Amino acid sequence: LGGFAVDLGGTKIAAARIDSGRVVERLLAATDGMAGPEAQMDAMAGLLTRLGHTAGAPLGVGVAGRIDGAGRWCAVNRDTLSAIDGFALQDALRDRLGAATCCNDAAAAALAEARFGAGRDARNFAYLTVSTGIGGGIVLGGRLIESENGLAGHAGFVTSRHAEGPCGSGRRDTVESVAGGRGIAAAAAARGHPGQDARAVIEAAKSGAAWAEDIVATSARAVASLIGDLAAILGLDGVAVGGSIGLAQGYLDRVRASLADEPPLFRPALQAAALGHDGPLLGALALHFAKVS
Ligand code: BMX
Repeated sequence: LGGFAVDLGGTKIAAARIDSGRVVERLLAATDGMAGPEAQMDAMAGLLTRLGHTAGAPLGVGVAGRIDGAGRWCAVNRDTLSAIDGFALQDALRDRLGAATCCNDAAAAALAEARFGAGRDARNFAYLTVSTGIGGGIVLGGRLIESENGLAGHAGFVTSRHAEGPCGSGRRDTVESVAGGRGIAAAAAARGHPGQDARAVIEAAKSGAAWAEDIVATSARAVASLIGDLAAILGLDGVAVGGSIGLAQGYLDRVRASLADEPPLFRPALQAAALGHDGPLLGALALHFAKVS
């Protein structure tokens, strides 16, 4: 596996050069959540140019938001990427950067974990990213589940008994609204700690602040019950959790502790994403090769 990849999330854009299945060079930039699609393309292309990408080199692009069968890009949570609403990303990438394939960021990571990482021994596998949002990807018998509207796998938009309030998807009481980075920051503000992002809340929890511990524990509980729900629907035998919050020290232990309350049947083997933050990048490039070959 060799070429280039981009992972555009709600908070960060990562671009990487990949050689022999490994990320050998990586650049990061902040995501502008208000920027329109052309500006997002400029940000991605700028990082790729600095990595030595030239038009036509193999390129996989994973983005937050859904990619439909025609390669159009739409935010599901409009609070995260407010100006992304049906942009023809696949065509634009081809025109500007040559050989390229786009997909959802969590779907890419799910595929990479299933093939090369924490899901290698699972037959019915789900990957969840706990990050700005809660993303997901499902791989059954080695096959990534995709839908024409690009929504398949968006597990963060399932409703949760731990949630209470609106979500940028237009639904209410979603897992994402209580467990994702935006939800964590909103909960902190509601408790009198405005301006604290998820990273700051996790730090505060680590140093013993009860309000912060409560918010992070609620996030982990919502993710654990989502895993139980997915196990019921898909008969999962493996789950991996990634993302900047999912991989933060102590988070997975909290999920595991909550999952222990589930009956064994609803408690698939739980692991941290083995590929860490490389998963979405490696998966996007793997999907590119799968689609062009
Ligand atoms: C949201 C949704 C997903 C995405 C997931 C993780 C948007 C903009 N995003 O559920 O498409 O996969 O967040 O994204 O609708 P991240 O921004 O946390 O990396």
